[in-house]
Amino acid sequence: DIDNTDHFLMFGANPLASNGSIMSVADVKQRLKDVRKRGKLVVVDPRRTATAELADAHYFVRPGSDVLVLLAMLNVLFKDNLVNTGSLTEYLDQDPAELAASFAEFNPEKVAPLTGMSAEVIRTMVHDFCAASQPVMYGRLGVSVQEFGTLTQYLIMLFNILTGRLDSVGGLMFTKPAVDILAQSGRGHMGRFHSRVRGLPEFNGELPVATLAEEITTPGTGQIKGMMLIAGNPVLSTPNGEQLDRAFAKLDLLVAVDFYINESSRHADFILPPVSPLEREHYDVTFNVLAVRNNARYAEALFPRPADGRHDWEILLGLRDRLQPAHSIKEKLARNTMRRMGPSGILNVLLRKGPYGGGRNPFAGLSLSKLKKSPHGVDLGALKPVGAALSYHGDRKVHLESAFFLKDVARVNTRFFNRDTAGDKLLLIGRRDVRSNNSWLHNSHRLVKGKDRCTVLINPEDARHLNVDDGQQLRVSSRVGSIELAAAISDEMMPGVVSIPHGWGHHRSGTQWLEAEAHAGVSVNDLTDEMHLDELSGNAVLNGVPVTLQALGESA
Ligand SMILES: Nc1nc2c(c(=O)[nH]1)N[C@H]1C(S)=C(S)[C@@H](COP(=O)(O)OP(=O)(O)OC[C@H]3O[C@@H](n4cnc5c(=O)[nH]c(N)nc54)[C@H](O)[C@@H]3O)O[C@H]1N2
Ligand SMILES: Nc1nc2c(c(=O)[nH]1)N[C@H]1C(S)=C(S)[C@@H](COP(=O)(O)OP(=O)(O)OC[C@H]3O[C@@H](n4cnc5c(=O)[nH]c(N)nc54)[C@H](O)[C@@H]3O)O[C@H]1N2
Ligand SMILES: [Mo]
Repeated sequence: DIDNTDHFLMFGANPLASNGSIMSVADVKQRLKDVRKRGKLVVVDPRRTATAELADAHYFVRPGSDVLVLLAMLNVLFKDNLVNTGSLTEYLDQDPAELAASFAEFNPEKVAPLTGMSAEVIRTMVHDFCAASQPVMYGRLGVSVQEFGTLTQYLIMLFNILTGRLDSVGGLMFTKPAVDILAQSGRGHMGRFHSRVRGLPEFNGELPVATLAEEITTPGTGQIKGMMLIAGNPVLSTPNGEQLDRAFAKLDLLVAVDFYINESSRHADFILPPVSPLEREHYDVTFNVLAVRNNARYAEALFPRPADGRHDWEILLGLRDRLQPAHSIKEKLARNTMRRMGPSGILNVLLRKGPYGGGRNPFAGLSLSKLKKSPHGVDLGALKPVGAALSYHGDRKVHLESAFFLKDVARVNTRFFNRDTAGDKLLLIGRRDVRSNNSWLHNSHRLVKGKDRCTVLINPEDARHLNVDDGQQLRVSSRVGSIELAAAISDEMMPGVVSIPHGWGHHRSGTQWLEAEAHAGVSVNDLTDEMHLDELSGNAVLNGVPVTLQALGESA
């Protein structure tokens, strides 16, 4: 609830570049400035990002060690008697005091040396948070795709719950979207089945992409021989992309639904191109669920589509009719109705059935025609607490779920306290920037012109150690591969940490995007390791990859 919080404690997010993640927010810069007028913005990040520059305080943290910081913060919360679940208390399934023992051994003094943060800062973060009237703790990609990502996200949630900040004004709040896809999906699940080769757990029916290449290349029943790629470029976006690149070449069939021939779809037997985003209507069913304010907006297509242009939904329905023909008259009718209604017809039904719709009264409430009359959107008000609707569990309680998540604390102990950590390695993290979006905006001249952005950011101290100058070519190597790119020396990096953006590496043959090929860059995911996982979820570590650097040639 960015518009009401007076203390925004942010881990591993850079909304000034990303425009917010799981927090759809317009003009985030002004809104963060407003947070500062009410109170404080505090950022924890191994890089002093644009967001960190804006903050009241920024602390460097060693990549992947946030879990220790969080465990220590919870330790302080219990030790200093700051647990206060407020109006959430009635919704909790257990007495929070029962969890205290899990954090007993993680006092700030013990963990601080491993995190790059001081014990004093960790304590102050907790006390400042609890002294604020409407604080919130938020953690995004930097703390998700790392070695303890799942546990870290859980601890962030737990911290918000134990301070009464879940579902509370200024805290971590839920939307009441005009089209509520979540209400229709119910509880998620995990580990109902496991991947064939490595036994990684599914989450909501999806397997970690770290296992994809081996599922294609390992023979046996269940081997993946055909694939459809819909709006994705996994050769550049997933760990050890180069291996996946080789695996894609071995598929019997690859079909891509994409308007570009990108690094992945270049392997496709068939590419089915949809119309461009400006040739179709738009209503956001996904990101409105995550918005900082309830709102609804419908946009007409800006340009008519060409006569032979197909929408994504038409391509998919067409494929379904051919691959899974309707078996009954009833199903045929249902499919025809869906096709006739199209997305806007379905949207109208969902809007009218939704929380702002008029239900059976055709003249009341929100509808597509009302949205069409307000091209700038309809404001549906600030976020409000949802109370018992918080929980999808049968008992309508928030389960503190200590068993599943907290068992991973054993792994924290092994990882940090019972093993020599690779001290000589630098740790690699990613970065996003405003003029890029993952892999696919690099074919627009306006978005790639100017200074090369696919560089490795390195702290001056580390640069001195390695004897490299600004602009000099470096070879960066990990267990799985190596890439060469120019160094950009900056004290915005924490010592011992380097940063490379993802989504570049447009030099592979057979793609057809001229501008992107002229600004190819290299792919950081040729360094990320499909075997280095957050074991709880099976997802690969994209932030905190151990790498070595070697200076090449003459300095610039
Ligand atoms: N312009 C632009 N906008 C985007 C995107 C884009 O590519 N370009 N991508 C979109 C997508 S797909 C997403 S998911 C969202 C993501 O949006 P965000 O979650 O805001 O992601 P990032 O901008 O990558 O910020 C992650 C931050 O985590 C820091 N970090 C790295 N490792 C660690 C660590 O171990 N600990 C801590 N505490 N911090 C760490 C990084 O330095 C970085 O500043 O953005 C979306 N918006
Ligand atoms: N090292 C590292 N790797 C990362 C990340 C990181 O922070 N660090 N971030 C990860 C994250 S959060 C994400 S979400 C992934 C993203 O990874 P991907 O989803 O694989 O990558 P994109 O580049 O977003 O690919 C989008 C593709 O969709 C196509 N496309 C765009 N619009 C449409 C459309 O309307 N219809 C169709 N059919 N196609 C369309 C584009 O042409 C492009 O080819 O990358 C992940 N990879
Ligand atoms: Mo993402």
